Amino acid sequence: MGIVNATPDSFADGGRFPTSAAAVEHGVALVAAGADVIDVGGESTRPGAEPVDAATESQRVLPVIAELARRCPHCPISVDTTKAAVAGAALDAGACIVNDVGAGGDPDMFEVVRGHQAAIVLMHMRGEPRTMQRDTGYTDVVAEVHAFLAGRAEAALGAGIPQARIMLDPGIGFGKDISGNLRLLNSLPDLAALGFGVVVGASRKNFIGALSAATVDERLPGSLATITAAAGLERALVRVHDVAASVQFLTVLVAIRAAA
Ligand code: PMM
Repeated sequence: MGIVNATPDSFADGGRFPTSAAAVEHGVALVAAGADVIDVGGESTRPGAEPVDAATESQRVLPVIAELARRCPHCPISVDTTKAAVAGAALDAGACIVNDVGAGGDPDMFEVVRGHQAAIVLMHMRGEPRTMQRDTGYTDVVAEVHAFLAGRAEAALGAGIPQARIMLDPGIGFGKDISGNLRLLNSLPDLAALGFGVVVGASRKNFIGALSAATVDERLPGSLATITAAAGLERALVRVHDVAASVQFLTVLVAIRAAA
């Protein structure tokens, strides 16, 4: 899953694509580099980020999604949003997946997804981006995150979204400390055992910098290391900035494992 952030303030690539046209060109390049899904976001969720309203978010993502759907008709597009109104408009514009870091917290989200026969990514986050890194303590981070996600998946199923269209994401960096992030990456097979697809996004995140002293722009090697946690799972998506490098890394890793 290649990331297109149409935001001025995302931590890794905020402001890099200031116009819709630049964001579209980036998305097209990610598809050419081998992305299986393009994830378009219009609201930064980096720690400390301020929320934006639905109109601003829609203005940022809808033209990008519509043009990407036209230019790359065979590549599924996801919209990274917590708002049902933005999700609905994005699905109308050509997206088919809602990447919801709020895990269906908007009371209308599941109905919008069900009505469009779309898929949904349910991610775990503690609190909201503005405050989430203030409290990163858990008794058992893996048990708590997995129980939360199982509960949200049940709610999505109950709202009529089929199991095959539900994916779960432990939310690396969303209200977790370094140890929590590492434990959650190690436990991806247990998350997959719940019976849903798995999504994981660790690309360029702060814990990589904390472990290696690398700046955001220097975190590709650490980002590739995180991918090993998901490689080999049957229904898994890794959400990455560096698609070409990630595809090459995964191709070789899978070939090595297949030869064992
Ligand atoms: N991380 C970010 C944004 N959206 N969505 C999912 N499903 N999982 C993530 O880990 C995730 C996400 C924040 O990273 P960015 O600012 O680089 O987009």
